[in-house]
Amino acid sequence: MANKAIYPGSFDPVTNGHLDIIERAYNVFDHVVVAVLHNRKKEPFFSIDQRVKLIEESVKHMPGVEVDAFHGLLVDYVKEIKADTIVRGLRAVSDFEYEMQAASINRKLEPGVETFFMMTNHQYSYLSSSIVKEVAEYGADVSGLVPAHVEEALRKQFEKKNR
Ligand code: COD
Repeated sequence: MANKAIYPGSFDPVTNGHLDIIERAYNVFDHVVVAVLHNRKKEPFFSIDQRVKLIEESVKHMPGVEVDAFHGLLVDYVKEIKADTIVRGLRAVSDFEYEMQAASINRKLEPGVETFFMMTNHQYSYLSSSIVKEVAEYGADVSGLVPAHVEEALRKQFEKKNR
């Protein structure tokens, strides 16, 4: 059985939906690497260092979970860290098309790498980083959608951007 999985994403920022997938993947795999994409062509809301730190703070109770940043092709990073499985979360049918394309291209590029899909927990099925940012921007309550330290980071980041 596979024992080192990578859970890649933008995590801008990490939400309780992401954390639910990380906790469940941690029950299946011995070692989970949460890999944050550092996309040099896109301006994220939170910097790569901020996104990594927010996840680290959220997973500190799970000793087999590591957080890292990567750039370039996902499969190259998967090979570099000697992982064998990519974990992805599925919310709605709308996720399926992109996920199928991504899993297919990743398998074509690196046939030994499997993609493992986990269905969202129904209470987080509507949750995305974009929705959280949109709600937080108007000062509405995002508790229950993200951990408290992410809520605080969102508040500070909007303050900084609106200065
Ligand atoms: N419930 C369950 N799962 C969820 C939830 C939720 N509420 N919210 C998000 N998820 C899942 C997503 O479906 C996804 O599987 C994962 O969590 C991360 O989500 P995001 O939105 O933070 O990250 P994405 O989907 O933008 O990440 C895309 C990658 C960075 C993985 C992708 O672009 C990539 O691999 N880029 C590198 C270049 C590459 O190799 N490209 C070829 C393959 S596409």
